Amino acid sequence: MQRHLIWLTAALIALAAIPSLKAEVIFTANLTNDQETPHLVVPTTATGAPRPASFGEATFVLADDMLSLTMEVTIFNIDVTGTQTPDTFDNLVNAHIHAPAPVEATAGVVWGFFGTPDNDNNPDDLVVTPFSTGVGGTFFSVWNALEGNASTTLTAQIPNLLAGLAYINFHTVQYGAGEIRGQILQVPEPETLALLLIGLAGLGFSRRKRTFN
Ligand SMILES: [Ca+2]
Ligand SMILES: [Ca+2]
Ligand SMILES: [Ca+2]
Repeated sequence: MQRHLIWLTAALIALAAIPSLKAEVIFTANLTNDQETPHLVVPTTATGAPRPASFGEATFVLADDMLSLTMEVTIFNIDVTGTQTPDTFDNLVNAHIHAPAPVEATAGVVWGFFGTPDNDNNPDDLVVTPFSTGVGGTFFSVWNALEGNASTTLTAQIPNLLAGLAYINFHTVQYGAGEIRGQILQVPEPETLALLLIGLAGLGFSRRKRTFN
């Protein structure tokens, strides 16, 4: 009985500590051709010859004050300068975050950061680093609280982000509606996992106790 109280006390202490430990929220997205809607994205050159499948990976960090979303994306086999390959079909035209839309659905632009619309402007944080060899590059930027397309803002879109209803989309010459897309999904918070482990450990203890007493 006393050990139960110890577990209960430990769990309560962990619960009480959560607000002070509360950190940023992390999201990831894997960008692929087949997440585009409709699924007709087959990259080719302007003459119809095949080109390598394009793809990418993204990480987003929502600051604990919820005033900024930092973004790092790496994309492969999309020409980010227009000079990485002689063919034009793989040239990057625009890149945006869209919402609200679940997987398979589409939605309007809520934050454009490359090409048009350009909503990364208060301040403009975009740093594009093309690969020194190969085709593609990395994109770093920050979606600030008051930035957004058509009068939306990061603040207004946080509920959609937390609900998994936002996606990132890169648009090329060949695929103006989008060549690679990835749904932006929250990574489980370490605090939630820690609490779960404490709960499971407590459950394991109480089961043993019942067995042996
Ligand atoms: Ca090119
Ligand atoms: Ca910005
Ligand atoms: Ca900008």
